[in-house]
Amino acid sequence: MSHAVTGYFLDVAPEVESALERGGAVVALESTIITHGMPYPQNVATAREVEAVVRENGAVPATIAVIGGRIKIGLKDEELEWLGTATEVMKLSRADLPYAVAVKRHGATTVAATMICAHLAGIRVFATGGIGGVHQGVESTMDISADLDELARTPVAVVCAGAKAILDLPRTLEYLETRGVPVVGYGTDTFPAFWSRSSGLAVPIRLDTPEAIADLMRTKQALDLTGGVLVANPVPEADEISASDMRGFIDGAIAEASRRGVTGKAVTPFLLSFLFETTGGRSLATNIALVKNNAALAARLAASLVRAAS
Ligand code: PSU
Ligand code: MN
Repeated sequence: MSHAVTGYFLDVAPEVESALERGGAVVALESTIITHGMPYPQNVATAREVEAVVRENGAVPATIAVIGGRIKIGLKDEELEWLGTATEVMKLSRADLPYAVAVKRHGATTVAATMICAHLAGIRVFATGGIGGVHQGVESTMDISADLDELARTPVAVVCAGAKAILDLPRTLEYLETRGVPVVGYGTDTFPAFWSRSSGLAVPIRLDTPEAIADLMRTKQALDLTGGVLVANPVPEADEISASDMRGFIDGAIAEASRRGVTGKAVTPFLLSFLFETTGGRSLATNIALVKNNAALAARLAASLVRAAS
């Protein structure tokens, strides 16, 4: 997209714009985690802390959301606070983004939509908690997150703690392979399961430094291969909830969602908030810790990418 057209839809925060212009490190952050992933006030506090972690690790944070139809690349502090309490905020994936912009709605961007907006702004690295994936029961629901196809088409590296263990993780990995997405375990041989360090499933690629991941990204681009890279970074040991501890809570949450007839976009937010209640807040504490851990790695990766370019 030309600069003129991009400028027509995007409001890039001055700090982000100047970092991009001088070839500095920038990390995109999503906003669905704020509006649909965590309760207030922890959502706003976490969003601020995550931005601080990005800075401490040498990059400029750019939290992305749609406000009144404008695609914001970098939010003001009062916009973050407003987003954390607002009720009329859509959950925007690829399919919803043009509508929200056209009719001037407010929307929080999922992994898929954040990747699209980051790419429009020229940002190459993005930190989140856990990506969406193939849902359990996909045989009947066909519920596969648009995050996976976005990873196949948009050249942004997404640093996550794996996919949420509420999903069908073996099928999520199969789908990513089918769509040609490199999945990197950062310092691990197994794919992380969000709240737990390991799903027990082998991760296709293991890399141990941000520099090695930056090198993979550059090589992929040089080979003219489209799409992003998924970097799976296990939650720190001190903050994890073991897979066996999580299993019962997750099964209970999925059963409750089906009892209540929760479908579509509402599934992931429902499961996250139900788990927050049933784990007595433990799932949220782990979620906060893993997002900060991902923000630190994403900032180091972004810094490594710009170093190598100069
Ligand atoms: N990571 C978190 N919490 C979240 C999400 C990610 O720690 O709430 C959001 C992301 O925005 C992701 C979305 O794109 O969940 C997946 O939604 P769905 O399964 O409907 O595609
Ligand atoms: Mn879905």
